[in-house]
Amino acid sequence: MKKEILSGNEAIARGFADAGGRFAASYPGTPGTEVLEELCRLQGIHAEWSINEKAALEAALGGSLSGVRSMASMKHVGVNAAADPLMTASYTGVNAGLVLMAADDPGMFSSQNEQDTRHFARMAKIPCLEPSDSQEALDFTGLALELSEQFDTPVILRTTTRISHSRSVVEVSKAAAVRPRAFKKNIRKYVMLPAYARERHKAIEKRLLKLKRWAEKASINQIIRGDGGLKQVDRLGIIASGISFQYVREAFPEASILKLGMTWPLPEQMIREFADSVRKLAVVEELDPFIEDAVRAMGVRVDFGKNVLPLTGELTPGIVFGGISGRRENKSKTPIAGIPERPPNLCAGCSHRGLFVVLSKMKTFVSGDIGCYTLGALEPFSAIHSVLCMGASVTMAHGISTGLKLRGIKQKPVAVIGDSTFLHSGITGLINLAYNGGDAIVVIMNNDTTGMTGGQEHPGTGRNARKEQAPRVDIMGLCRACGLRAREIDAYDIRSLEALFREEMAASGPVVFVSNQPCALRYRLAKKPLEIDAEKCTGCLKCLKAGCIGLKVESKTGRRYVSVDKLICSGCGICARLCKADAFVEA
Ligand SMILES: Cc1ncc(C[n+]2csc(CCOP(=O)(O)OP(=O)(O)O)c2C)c(N)n1
Repeated sequence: MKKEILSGNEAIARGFADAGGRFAASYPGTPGTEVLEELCRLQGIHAEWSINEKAALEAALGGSLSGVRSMASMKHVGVNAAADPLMTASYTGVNAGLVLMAADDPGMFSSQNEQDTRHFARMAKIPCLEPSDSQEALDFTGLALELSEQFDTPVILRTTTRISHSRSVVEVSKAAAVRPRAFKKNIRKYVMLPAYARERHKAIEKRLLKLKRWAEKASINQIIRGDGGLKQVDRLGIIASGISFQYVREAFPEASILKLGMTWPLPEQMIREFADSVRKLAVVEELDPFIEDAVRAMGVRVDFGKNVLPLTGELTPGIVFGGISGRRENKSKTPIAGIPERPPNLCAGCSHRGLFVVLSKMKTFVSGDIGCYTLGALEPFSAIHSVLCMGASVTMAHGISTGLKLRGIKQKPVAVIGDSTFLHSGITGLINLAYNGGDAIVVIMNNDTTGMTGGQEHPGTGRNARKEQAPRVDIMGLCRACGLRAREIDAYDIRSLEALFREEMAASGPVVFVSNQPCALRYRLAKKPLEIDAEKCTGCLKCLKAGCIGLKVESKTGRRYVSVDKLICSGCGICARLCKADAFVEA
């Protein structure tokens, strides 16, 4: 046994390796990305970036059927993409253990919504485990694989940002040698024709009852008795799981706690006995009243739940204490006042900036997508008018173009999508647009990486998860194969780009623009930084339309001019192209 300080995500990867896990597939997404990144560093595991989460789960199920313990990891919204295989993988069950690791993001640090993955476990009728720290993240991963095999079911391992990204001490052991399981053909189990699926549905209802019985005795569901000390809430008992358990312990050290390591199915008997043993019952959980609703449905009275705690965002010990005690005492440390805000911004040198300088001048609807380019919706560009989910830019632009045509309005919408997102779920939309006669300009900002989530590889980069060479998708060729015209653009050359947009806006029929400028952060532009000839600068501030963090407005003896921070500037030249006074020169 060795002790290490690990994040929850790293611990999950180690837990998978320790339990003999062999095949892992994932699509990046904060806060879950590092699970696969850590697995890539470990020996004996095949770890791969899938094209999307549906592919990851299906491949992992395939791995399980082949006889090796497998895992698919993703962020919470990835489970939506994987929901189709998930719902029926519950019916087929598994061969070797199969875990779906899903990382939720209460507070939406880096997500478009804060949905609660536990609902998927209930809907799919499969177990959901929730670790409360890195040690449990490691232990529960191994347990999830065992439960998966014991009950013939996929198992959801649910974390939240605080669990995935916090670091704590973990005991790691040597990887167990787990024998692969022989694969036996079983058409009635693995082919979900209606006749066979009807049988399997009955089997999973039985499985759920067995899992409920297991949950009653499982050591991961435990009662921690407090001395009931608090005066204002005498003999308080709190049901909590995941990170909420940590907040509860801090907020109410004297309370009794029913800590649930498994939040689906719930140990009904245990909950009833716990409720009977305390005077006031609280259920503390982030996001939805998932446990609370189930407890109320058992006919058990809940004194404190979402009636006093928020449905949105993260909890803190202070929020938990204030909600339940009714007292204002703040148990969380308050942030230091006066720290300047740092709103998100495109990196210096990012080619997305050139596109948005141009799009901000176009009088048309721009449907955006999820990636760094979502920032095109912010000032000074305000150039993106919708963002829904990955891949939706293309399909929505198609719908908008069709709707506008039906209304007799001549306007060509623009869709903006990144390379990783295009491969994740944009290709299908493009085929849909071409097939159904949509008329839009689809811009693929191919920066040769998955920028938003920290620069992961994908099938367009020509490298796999371990950075080895892999077949590379030809994006232009792919668009043409979908039946569309494709033109390469240079997003830094804003004058030519504007002319190209105006030309294609006037033409009829859809077209794809592909920009092939590498991510400035990942690949670093090899250009020299610029500086400003203060004498030439007229102080018109047109260059600020580039929204670049490397530009600063100065004033000397009442004269306004712009200066360039040479440490930040990457010499991309977009600001210089906006300058009418030719004031930018190479440093
Ligand atoms: C279904 C789903 N999976 C994963 C994510 C996390 N995520 C946000 S943007 C993004 C991809 C960004 O890469 P790309 O489209 O190439 O654009 P870039 O950021 O490089 O400009 C990912 C994986 C998500 N939001 N939704």
